[in-house]
Amino acid sequence: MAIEFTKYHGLGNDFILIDNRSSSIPVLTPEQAVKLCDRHFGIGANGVIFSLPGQNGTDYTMRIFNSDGSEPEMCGNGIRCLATFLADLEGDTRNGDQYRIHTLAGVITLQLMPDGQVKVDMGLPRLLASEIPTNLCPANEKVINQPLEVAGKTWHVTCVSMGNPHCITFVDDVAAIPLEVIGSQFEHHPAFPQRTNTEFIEVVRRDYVKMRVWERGAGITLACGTGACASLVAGVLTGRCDDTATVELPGGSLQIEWSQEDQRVYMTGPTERVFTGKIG
Ligand code: ZDP
Repeated sequence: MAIEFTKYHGLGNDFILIDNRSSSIPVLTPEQAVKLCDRHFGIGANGVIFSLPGQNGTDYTMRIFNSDGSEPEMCGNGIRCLATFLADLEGDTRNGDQYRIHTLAGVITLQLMPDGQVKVDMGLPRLLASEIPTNLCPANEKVINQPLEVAGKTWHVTCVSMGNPHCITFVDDVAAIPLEVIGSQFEHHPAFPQRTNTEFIEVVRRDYVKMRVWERGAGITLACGTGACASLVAGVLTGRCDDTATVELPGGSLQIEWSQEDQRVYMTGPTERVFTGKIG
């Protein structure tokens, strides 16, 4: 069965989008996801995203598979790509510029902006050790500036969940971090029973930070939306950042706000459609 797909990216974080609003396509096996994401034997991408029918009053459902075949709860750059994908699919039949999407991390609301960017209500950050999850602290405590041994060095980390787990550490020079060497050691550290995404943050100003990321199930990527949100929250919790900042990533910048009014995190950024094709 030939399956049509469209390739999108958000700041170089790239995804294979498959329209399954009719639920006619069987969900991928992890092996199939790995093959599709392989940059030599497949299409090449950081992940595969399906649009599916909505649930409980939402417009649609999103399912995402990392390039290692694992299924994360949420993805920031990916859900922005999904918004543009749905808008492209619906064309003139689209009503309004908002989508409510069902994900494993809860209902996420997307806004298509007049300048082509997508603004996402990423919801409330989850801060308790049991919510990350991590065993770095007692379950009902927050993990802020806690010591963590990795690669023979003590790092001070802050943990935040945006539906998916993030471990953030602040460094003087983000470019100097040997990410390819230490990234997977953080990902698979026994402190994180469901593994973790890891962000290295250099604070340039209170409203401007540089970020590099090692993603759970994908390794080094050019950008991570949930990671940028988690890092801004960690910056506020540790007194390093204002509640609104630009997060500069290798693939480009995101605007992140942790609203002190409703305590929700808002992410705004671009997407780009690259090409379409057929699998099989
Ligand atoms: O939590 C995870 O396993 C992530 N690798 C999911 C993908 C996150 C993403 N890069 C993002 O932008 O949040 C898509």
